[in-house]
Amino acid sequence: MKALAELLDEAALTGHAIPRLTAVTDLSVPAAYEVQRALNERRLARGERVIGVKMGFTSAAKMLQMGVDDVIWGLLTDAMLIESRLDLKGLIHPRIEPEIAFLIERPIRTPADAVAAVGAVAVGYEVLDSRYEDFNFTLPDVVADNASASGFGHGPWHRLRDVANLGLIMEIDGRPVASGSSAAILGDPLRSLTAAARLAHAGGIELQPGWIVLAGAATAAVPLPAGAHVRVSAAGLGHVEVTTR
Ligand code: OOG
Ligand code: MG
Repeated sequence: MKALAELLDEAALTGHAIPRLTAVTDLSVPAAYEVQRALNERRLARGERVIGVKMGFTSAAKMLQMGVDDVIWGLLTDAMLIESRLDLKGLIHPRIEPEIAFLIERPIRTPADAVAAVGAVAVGYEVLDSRYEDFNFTLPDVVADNASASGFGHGPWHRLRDVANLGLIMEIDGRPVASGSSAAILGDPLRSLTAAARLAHAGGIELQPGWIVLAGAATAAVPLPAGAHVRVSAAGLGHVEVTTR
């Protein structure tokens, strides 16, 4: 597990893609989560701090785009939080996608408490950067790779409200590149939050007050070029922007 985690970590640190792990070794999904854990331990050993979790493949659009058929999760660290500018140098083949973000405010004792523990919601975006050649992977590969996590940002927090059917739009340089409804996320992004609490709990992690949960993209991700201005908005939640170079 440690050797596979090191391969993935080196790929991320040097910006060089590697072949899929499943092309060279048998890797089950549970074993892949062990690799993910070892990979994230390397980040923590470098001084990064966990600030949340991300859900993946919670919409049909994403499952279809990437050819996988199950919900996954990964960890978010403080080093991944993007303010308003992102230098793409060192990334392999970044993509961006719209997200709904939840802010946990109260402790979660059981996964069933997850919704009651949320204090706020925001529109967000996620920058993905698969460490695999051609952004090509199977489910265990992407689990091991911390669900392609690279960076994320969010707009202003709003008190939690009904977010089951919000229109989402992502524009690059003023041109719409993706649009959809938050309903595409398991019918209601709050279901993704409950799933996050369940998966984290099963993995021995408890979602903490102050942590952010990304519910997963409602649309396919799009390539993120340098020199771009990206704006993601959600009806009632305002917008968030990022400029790349
Ligand atoms: C994996 C990450 C999926 C989402 O929102 O569905 C994800 C990938 O597509 O590379 O973050
Ligand atoms: Mg995502």
